[in-house]
Amino acid sequence: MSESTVVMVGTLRPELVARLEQDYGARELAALSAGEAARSRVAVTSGVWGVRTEHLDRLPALEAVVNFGVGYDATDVDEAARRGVVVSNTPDVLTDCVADAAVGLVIDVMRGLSAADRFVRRGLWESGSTPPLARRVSGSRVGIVGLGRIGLAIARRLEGFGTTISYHNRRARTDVSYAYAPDVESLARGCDVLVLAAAGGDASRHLVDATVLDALGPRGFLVNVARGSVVDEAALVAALEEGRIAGAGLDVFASEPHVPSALLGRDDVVLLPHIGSATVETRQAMADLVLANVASYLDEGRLLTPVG
Ligand code: 8YV
Repeated sequence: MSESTVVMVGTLRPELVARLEQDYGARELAALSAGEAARSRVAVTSGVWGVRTEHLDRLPALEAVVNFGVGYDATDVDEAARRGVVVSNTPDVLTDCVADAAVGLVIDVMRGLSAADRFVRRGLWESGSTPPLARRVSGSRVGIVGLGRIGLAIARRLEGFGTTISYHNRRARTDVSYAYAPDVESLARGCDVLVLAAAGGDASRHLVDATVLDALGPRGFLVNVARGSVVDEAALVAALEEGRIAGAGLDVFASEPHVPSALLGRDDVVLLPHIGSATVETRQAMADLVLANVASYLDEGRLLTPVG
């Protein structure tokens, strides 16, 4: 195996980098000469970075992209397919943790937990103030956009809170009894909290726009554990500032790690730095699956968890 068979594109977890360096002599694309890059057969990247057309141009012998993350919208998959490059992701192993984080955001933003924590730390409780009343999670109406593996895991968890679940998907599912909404606007109109769990990419770009936010209304909350691109972020900021929705719990943003400054001082938003899958257990499982995909491709010529 030549030294540059495996190339790393973007920042990866240090433990994963160490294993790729040790097992395959992998190096960062930015550190490779044109000749070295031209010999690379497998690229390992993350859902945040991706292998884009400009990377593919530097990697003419590339055969496979192995993505750390279930979402692979940062990789130009159509262009990769045109060049015969196969792509894998890390499904299933992160479903539970992302769903747990989504439920955490639902509870936090509706009950105002993070805001109440700040209230205590600022000494407001001790000085005799009372925090504003929050909203009831149990028994609320939840609308889920994207009822795939993660969306379904969120729904199952929230069933335990006696909520009423409805959803929108590209296609209605025949294996669930939740009410199907034919579009996101009608879903938003009929729920108290709209939870986004759809895949990112062109098909879902700005699916949640001003019209959807107005359908959600001044008593409605938005929770996003999908991709920032699914929401028109400027429209979301405006809706919050004008009180046209009640609040938002966000793990993802349009241009990470940038968070709109207008959100930073607000108590009706919960802001997380894209940590949906960020537990020791899940990140280890994701790294293991990445390594298993690389090994399987190099040993047997096939990816274990190809996309599409
Ligand atoms: C990761 C994610 O944070 O799996 C995904 O699609 O967004 C997250 O689990 C990301 O891929 C890490 O780079």
